[in-house]
Amino acid sequence: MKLYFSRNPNPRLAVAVARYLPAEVVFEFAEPMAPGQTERFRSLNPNLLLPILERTGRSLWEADAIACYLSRHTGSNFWRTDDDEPEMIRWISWGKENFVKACDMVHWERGTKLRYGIGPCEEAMVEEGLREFHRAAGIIEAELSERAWLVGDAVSFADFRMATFLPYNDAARLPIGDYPALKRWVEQLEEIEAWRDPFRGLVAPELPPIPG
Ligand SMILES: N[C@@H](CCC(=O)N[C@@H](CS)C(=O)NCC(=O)O)C(=O)O
Repeated sequence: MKLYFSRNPNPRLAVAVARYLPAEVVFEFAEPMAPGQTERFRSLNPNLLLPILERTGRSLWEADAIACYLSRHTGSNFWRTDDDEPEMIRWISWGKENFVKACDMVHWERGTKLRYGIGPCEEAMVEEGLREFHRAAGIIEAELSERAWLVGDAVSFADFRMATFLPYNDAARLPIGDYPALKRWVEQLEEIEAWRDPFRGLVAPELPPIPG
């Protein structure tokens, strides 16, 4: 199995899952949108996005689907398959529409757009993202004040997914410190080597720096 990745947030999430489990995959840096690459990658993922998991004759895209597949493949409960599964899916689903989306909005403006020269940071979008961040962070803060992890008493894919953009907070500057339980949870995640340093030993260019 081959996992195509880049150092951006969703591929990072998939690499972290693969290494955490651990799953036996070959990691390959890819640039599906680069000139000369699109033909090859369109058949693997018509969105031309990463991550992509290539298996014999099949390809799977979307980080959540890849995490589900790899977790099943390794017989892990990281993607919960017991009575906690609905709760885990609740956090994945809510997160993508709320907390993760808010982090993404701010990171897009302050990070990705500037890194790739897509356009200037739009302050109105940052403000909106930060408003959503505070609303969603309040909900997570209440949950994490009661327990160590989002689901049960052990880390699950819900934690990794919820935190997708937080390793990029040098660029996004989200006020995580305003939320003590959230901050503690981020620190717990950082104790997991596969999360803290998923690209260790992999050949992949660094992300372009943010100018200024
Ligand atoms: N919903 C998709 C989003 C995938 C996505 O947006 N990938 C971005 C990175 S976060 C991408 O491929 N960007 C081009 C690149 O990294 O080369 C998922 O969860 O996998």
